[in-house]
Amino acid sequence: MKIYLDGKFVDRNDAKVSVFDHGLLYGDGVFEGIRLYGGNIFRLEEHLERLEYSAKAIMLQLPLTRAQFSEATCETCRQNGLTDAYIRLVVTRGVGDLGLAPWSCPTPTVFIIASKISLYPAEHYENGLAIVTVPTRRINAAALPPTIKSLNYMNNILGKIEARQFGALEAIMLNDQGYVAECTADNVFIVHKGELLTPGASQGALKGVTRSTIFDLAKELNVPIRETNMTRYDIWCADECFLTGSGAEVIPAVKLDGREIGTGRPGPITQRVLAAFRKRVLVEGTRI
Ligand code: PXG
Repeated sequence: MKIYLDGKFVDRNDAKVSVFDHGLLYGDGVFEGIRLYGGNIFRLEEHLERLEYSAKAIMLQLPLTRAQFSEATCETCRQNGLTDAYIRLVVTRGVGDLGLAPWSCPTPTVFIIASKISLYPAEHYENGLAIVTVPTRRINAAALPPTIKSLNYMNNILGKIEARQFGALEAIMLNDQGYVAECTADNVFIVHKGELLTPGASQGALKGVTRSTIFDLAKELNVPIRETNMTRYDIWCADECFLTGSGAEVIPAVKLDGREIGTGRPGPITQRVLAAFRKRVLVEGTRI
């Protein structure tokens, strides 16, 4: 495996960053999780735009242009002979002093890993996930905007640990107002009376690339779609529910907090969206 690290391609065993890197010391940095399907990188420009916005929000000057990031990402896939992969693009604040001051870090660290991804087991795409609401709340935007895809994932990790304690693979996280924000690593959608609904970024949702693809697919499928405030009750009483993410793609959720959602089986609109998504990723993207 060849890893892109600060402009060079190095072997997996040589892909090392310093213990003084602030990405490690403080989670100070930003990242993207991207997918390669059949030799095309799905919505690479959208991912790179979000990376730029995340970097801007944490006042990190990116060391590469959009075109340079794009080329480095494609070349990482080519170097590894991959046609289908999960790509992790990371920019940290870089090496600095032990104090948290980011201005002690002159040069950001950039690395890109392209590897195989393990999705949820196929049976869950067939039968749907049973998920739970976890006690840990999604972090308040006034403390750290959840729209920033930063290396600080402790909030989500705590949610993920709690989900596992309840025997679930994914969890609903509420915001500090008690409204549904998103899952630990996925956005959430429900279908209610023929309409697709999802929490807005102002409720604590990441502006997911898969999420924005769902808005495009809904138009194509003639299904009305809008952002709205959402409670646990709205999901319990929804006709259908599904989760979206670059890793998970589109996965049905059929149970929340012990309540069956709709019929307790993946619903017809979820299945249409899932099928349309799987078609779309094969025809849209940046050829590597
Ligand atoms: N919310 C959060 C908190 C995320 O981390 C999403 C929503 C979905 O966004 P995208 O742009 O992917 O549609 C994410 C993305 C992993 C993994 O390693 C996690 C994500 C993406 C890819 C892989 O578990 N999270």
